[in-house]
Amino acid sequence: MKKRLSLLLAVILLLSALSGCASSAPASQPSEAPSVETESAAPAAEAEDGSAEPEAEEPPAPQICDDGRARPSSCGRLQVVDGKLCDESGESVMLRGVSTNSLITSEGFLNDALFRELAEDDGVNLVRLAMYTYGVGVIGYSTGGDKDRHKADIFNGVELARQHDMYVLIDWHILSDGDPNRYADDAEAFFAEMAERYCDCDNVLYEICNEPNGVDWPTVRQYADRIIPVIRERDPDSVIIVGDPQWSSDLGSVAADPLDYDNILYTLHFYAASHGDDSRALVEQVSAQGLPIFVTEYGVTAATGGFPRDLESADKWIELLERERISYCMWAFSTSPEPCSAVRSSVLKYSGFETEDYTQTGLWLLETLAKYNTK
Ligand code: IDC
Repeated sequence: MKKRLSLLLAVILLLSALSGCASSAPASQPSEAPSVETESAAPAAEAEDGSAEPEAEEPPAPQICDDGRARPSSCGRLQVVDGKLCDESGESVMLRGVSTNSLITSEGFLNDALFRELAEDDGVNLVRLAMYTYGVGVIGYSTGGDKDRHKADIFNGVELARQHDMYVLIDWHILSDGDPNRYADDAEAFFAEMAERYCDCDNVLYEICNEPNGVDWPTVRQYADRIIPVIRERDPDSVIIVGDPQWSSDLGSVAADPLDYDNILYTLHFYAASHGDDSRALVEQVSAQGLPIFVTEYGVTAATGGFPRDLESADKWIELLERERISYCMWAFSTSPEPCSAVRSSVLKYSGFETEDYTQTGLWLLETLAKYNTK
């Protein structure tokens, strides 16, 4: 009975915490079966991968009470305190997440059953919605794509994350477009709309430019100085994550000339087989200087998303991020036929994944989450 009462209380608390959120998109879309893709070089190796059972290890005792379990219902609106991501009361939190691949080609993954599994079974507390700005046809928001459809996907993803008590990252995924200023008019209108819609939602974080490249920090800064005020005017206490030059690896330039706003973190992206000791040393150095860092995307593969995987380097990275209390999000929870994907390309469903459905990347992800999370 006591148990039931506390459950009821928890539900009431959850509902009241969430009631301020903007009502969002209609219920999740029915999952369509993905088209059967031609298998890349990956699948042959994947066939062996799938037979490996993930190790059933006991998770280690948490060092901090909310380790891995930072949820909007208990941690509320996040903030940056002394260079670290913290909960509403100023305690350090860790977000351990997964990113979609291109959101518009990943719509099948925006479903209730998957978000429940990620949150409840896998211990994921952050989902990143990678909305491509650049791409052919419908894929690129700013290159002739269907803007309403892109936004509907964001609304759907945010609502599913809210329902399953996870934080969510709205990612303005620039890549081949290099300079974030290129589509800054679109970005301004987009983030104004998002911030207006989600100003009362504790679970929403904004990532304003995935990976600037071919430009220097002053150029990215100019963009950030344009977009951040647009968000803050509507959603004053929001957490905003800013990308940096060289595909979000140039934290040195940022540390020398950081932005002048509160609640900002800077993006670091790494791919374990391409970025090793030197990159880790840079993170340690700028983190010691107090620079707030968020790994909104990392892969266990090479930076191409392809082979090789380097799980040893990936483990070293995660140990470092855990030690420095830097949140991280993996690329990608996807069936796209490439080694960076967590799910095999031959899998024709969007939820209910079994051990054999995961690639070696996916199995490593589950093991890593289990190792650092407490249920
Ligand atoms: C790759 C994807 C692939 C996608 C392509 C877009 O894995 O499916 O079609 O890019 O051109 C990044 C980017 C991310 C990349 C990823 C792997 O943020 O979009 O995705 N990567 O190459 N930065 C470093 C690596």
